[in-house]
Amino acid sequence: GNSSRDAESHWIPPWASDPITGGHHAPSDCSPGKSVLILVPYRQREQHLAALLSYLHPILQRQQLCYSIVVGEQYGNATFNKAKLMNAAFLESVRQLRRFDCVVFHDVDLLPTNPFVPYNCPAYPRHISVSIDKFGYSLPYKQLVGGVLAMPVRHFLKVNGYSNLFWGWGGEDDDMEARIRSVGLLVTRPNPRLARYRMIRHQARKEILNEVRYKLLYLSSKRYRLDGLNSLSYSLVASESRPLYTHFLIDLGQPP
Ligand code: NGS
Repeated sequence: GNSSRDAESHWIPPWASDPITGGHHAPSDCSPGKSVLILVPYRQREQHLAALLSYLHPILQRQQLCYSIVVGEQYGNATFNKAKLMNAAFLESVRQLRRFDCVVFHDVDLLPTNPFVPYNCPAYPRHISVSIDKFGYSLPYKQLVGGVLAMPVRHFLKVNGYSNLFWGWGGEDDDMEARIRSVGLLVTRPNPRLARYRMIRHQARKEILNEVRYKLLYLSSKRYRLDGLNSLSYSLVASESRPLYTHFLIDLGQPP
């Protein structure tokens, strides 16, 4: 059954001295305009998630951030759609939790290894995961915004969120980069010495490649107004406040 798994996800590790139920943490000097939503798109990566949480909470608390960690899990067995999942989990977070000023989209398999990696939002969108061991600690290409991306919420709304059309692996982050450029914003990056990450090794998994991603990317700058937060449909299957994060289980439907 699921009982051992449930027990595991409700286990509170010894380093979590303060209760951080729902993944919420608010230091006493939590100033307005500075609240951060850390959003992790997720499916079937239990050990990755446990590792990520054990890295993130201490770092975020040490930085005295006012934050919530939300895990958006795609329900069912349909092809993964990470971008649509992030849109839906974002909307549920602002509906159910509170007002956020900054959203950080965070891959589940990227562990920050320097406690000074900045998890707040500066004036512009900031691609945070610039130094990953897998890429020899350098950017694979200049336009990359995948991995860990921080955006002021007003900018995420301005680009109409992510596309909902990227079913399967690849391209949804490049589409976001095109959106950011289309509305005249710039992507900034932190000092690469601070923004170091270890990518957790995946067991040989068969991810379904998005075969139409280049076709979609060709029209990103034209499509973004009509495809995103304003065209999103999903159904929330379950939501739960767990000891280290808020969990949203979301049905995104099927690819066309
Ligand atoms: C590009 C993908 C991105 C992806 C990046 C790094 O080729 O979505 O590789 O991937 N773009 C397209 O497929 C169009 S990684 O090596 O981290 O798995 O984020």
